[in-house]
Amino acid sequence: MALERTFSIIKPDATKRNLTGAITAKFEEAGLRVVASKRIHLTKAQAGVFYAVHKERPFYDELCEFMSSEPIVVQVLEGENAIAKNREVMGATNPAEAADGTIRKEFALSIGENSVHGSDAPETAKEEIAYFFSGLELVG
Ligand code: DAT
Ligand code: MG
Repeated sequence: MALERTFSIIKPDATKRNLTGAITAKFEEAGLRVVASKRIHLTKAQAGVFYAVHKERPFYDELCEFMSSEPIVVQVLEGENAIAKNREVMGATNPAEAADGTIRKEFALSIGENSVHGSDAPETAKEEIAYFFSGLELVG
């Protein structure tokens, strides 16, 4: 299979606890290469656009509040089967259900403050990368 790219966020609960390096190490250990990375602080409106797919869900406001509460680190990860591999390394959305050794099992605080985001499909990966990065910032 050809190299694939996926979009990742190290969320506010993790940047606040200085876990950027530990989480990035998990990606690299899994064979994913960081081809773009930057630390940013979203406005609530920007977080709302990013998570628009969830706007009818009861947790949407809380989610946007949380995602704009502290800086985040946005990254593009590249590797064989990168989308699925990243989801595997992340673990289940709810840390109580996440497998041993996954990022969410080790670091997440709750289902809401769950340390990482990862794209769920090729189309969303493409859209999410384009929301945060220009082509010139992707260095494979
Ligand atoms: P994932 O981040 O695993 O792709 P998702 O796309 O279903 O999960 O939800 C996006 C984020 O919304 C998730 O990482 C945390 C938050 N969230 C999801 N379900 C929630 C719930 N039941 N209560 C609070 N926050 C929730
Ligand atoms: Mg999702």
